[in-house]
Amino acid sequence: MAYENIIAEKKGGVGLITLNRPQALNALCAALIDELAHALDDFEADDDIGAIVVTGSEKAFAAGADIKEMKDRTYMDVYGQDFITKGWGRLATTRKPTIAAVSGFALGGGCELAMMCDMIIASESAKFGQPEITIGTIPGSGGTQRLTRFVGKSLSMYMNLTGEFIDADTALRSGLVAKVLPNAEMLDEALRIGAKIAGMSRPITMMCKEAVNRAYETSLAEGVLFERRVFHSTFSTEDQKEGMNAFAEKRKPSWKHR
Ligand code: CO8
Repeated sequence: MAYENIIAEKKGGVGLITLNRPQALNALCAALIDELAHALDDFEADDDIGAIVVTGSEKAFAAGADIKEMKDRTYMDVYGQDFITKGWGRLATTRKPTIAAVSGFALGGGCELAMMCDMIIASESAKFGQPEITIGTIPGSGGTQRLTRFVGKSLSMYMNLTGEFIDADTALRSGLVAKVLPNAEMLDEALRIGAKIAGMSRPITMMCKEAVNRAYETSLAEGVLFERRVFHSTFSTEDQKEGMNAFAEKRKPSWKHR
């Protein structure tokens, strides 16, 4: 599929998706979301790919859903077509690990998209916000839910109720992002982390991701039980044997990905 709103390329074992609508600060129009979902399907199916990085431009990761495209829609349009659910959630359902590499604006649906990734790496210029309130609506793809779980009630309420943005430093302190780097180094670092993850056993990284994500869906006791059962199941893989034998034999593991 030829893409018009994104660029999808392989960087070794990492699939890199660059949101590419510079004229609209990467506003997330329906065509872009379709292309993103398609590229994610391709990378998920590609055995060479072990991690996926999603990035934007230096000025904007994404300035939100495309306001001009959605402004005249009626309730029956958006409810009837289940607008938002289709395509939008694809990033949140990937089984391979995902990294959002954020420079500039990550606003509204852009912030929500970044939060669907497994971690966010930000540059010093990054600005995160849920400004939907300023255009007469509310977040529709996790901005009131994921953000609250990640940064807590007070900061989430502040961002959602005022629409004001937070800078990279605040995002780091609040736990929204994993790392902040100078603009020129940010994407390389995200790709380095992606390559490191891609260099691990594929099934084990997927199990690990599943276990961390369970923490957001269940009680502590259930989550710890889930983790223990998945831990037990790693012992059924060849890669657990290879990883532990390699340690004992003081050599690097050679993963079989099974
Ligand atoms: N939608 C459409 N076009 C946009 C968007 C957007 N979200 N953001 C920027 N653009 C366009 C501008 O209209 C402008 O186009 P043009 O040159 O044709 O006038 C171009 O991008 C450049 O933007 P600005 O001139 O405004 O650039 P500035 O540097 O002056 O300002 C800002 C940058 C502060 C980011 C500003 O553009 C802005 O406030 N943008 C809107 C931010 C916003 O409100 N985002 C939330 C949108 S609603 C949402 O995301 C709901 C998500 C729900 C889940 C998914 C539903 C599908």
